[in-house]
Amino acid sequence: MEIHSYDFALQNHINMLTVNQTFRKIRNMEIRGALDIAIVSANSLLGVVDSDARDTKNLVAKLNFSGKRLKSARPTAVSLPNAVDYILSLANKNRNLEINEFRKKVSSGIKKFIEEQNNAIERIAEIGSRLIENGDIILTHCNSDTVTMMLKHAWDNGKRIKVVCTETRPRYQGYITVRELSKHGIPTTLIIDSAVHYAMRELKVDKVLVGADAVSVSGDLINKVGTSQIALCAKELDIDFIVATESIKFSPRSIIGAVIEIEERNPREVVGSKKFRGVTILNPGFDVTDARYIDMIVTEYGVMPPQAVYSVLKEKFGWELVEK
Ligand code: RUB
Repeated sequence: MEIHSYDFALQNHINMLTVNQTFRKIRNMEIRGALDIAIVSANSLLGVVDSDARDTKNLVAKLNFSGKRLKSARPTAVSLPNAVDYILSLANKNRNLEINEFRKKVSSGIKKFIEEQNNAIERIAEIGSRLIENGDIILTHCNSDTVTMMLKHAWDNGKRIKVVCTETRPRYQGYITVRELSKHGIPTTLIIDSAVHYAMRELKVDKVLVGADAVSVSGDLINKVGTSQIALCAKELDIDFIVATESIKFSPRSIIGAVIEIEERNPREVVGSKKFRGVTILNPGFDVTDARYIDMIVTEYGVMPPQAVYSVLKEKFGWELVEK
């Protein structure tokens, strides 16, 4: 069965946005989701590689400046700094090349990186869909391209699944998920976030499947706020909790003790223009799900337990730890 190409989701965005346009679109969440922001950022750096510059040194400086700006667009999804740092390490490694040679080398490195990410999500869809059984009722949270692609792939392979989606307050990314899945023909139920425990029991959910913004060396998951409560409910009801993530979301810097920042978002997302005198409004964008609540992580390398994250990090991100 042919897997739907991931590219379609990005085509509108990817056609040569400048670094500043990319920065703004990520900031205002017109482009969102951990994988998309990494790919679109990498693509905008292609434009920098092709821009006017006095010499290679000047171009490397421009890339470093642009990379820093892109990384500051949103703080939590580790795929963003990982993508940018990979490209900057490639640029720094080739800084002694003559400018046209440099452009050729770095452009092809960036294109290869983007292609690898496209392949990774397709591979995860293929591997992960084998974990899904005919008749499964699957609960998901927020909107993850990796998760929706896996669900659609399972459906296309004849698995008659049903999906339960949370609204995902306050930004309602769950609406994107239900629209996309039901358009694909998958029976989909929308619930309010606080109905998760009830729905798991009443609808007899078989599996929880979520994406990732970051995964730390200890196998802890950072994903849309609310994920950790869902994991607790799944544990209590003995339901498998599965994470679908490209390895680009693993945090190399967590090996050296760096803590992943949880984005604190505007209180207006919660209360609009209503005023609550003397009340503090807390609006974290993400939360941390302890590794002990995670049954499986599906990556492009295969299905692994959270304890295996360390080995993948050591293998994959040697450059990152050397560079910094
Ligand atoms: C999105 C979110 C998604 C992950 C994975 O949060 O938490 O679950 O980013 O998505 P936001 P993907 O809407 O705040 O960006 O699998 O598409 O990378």
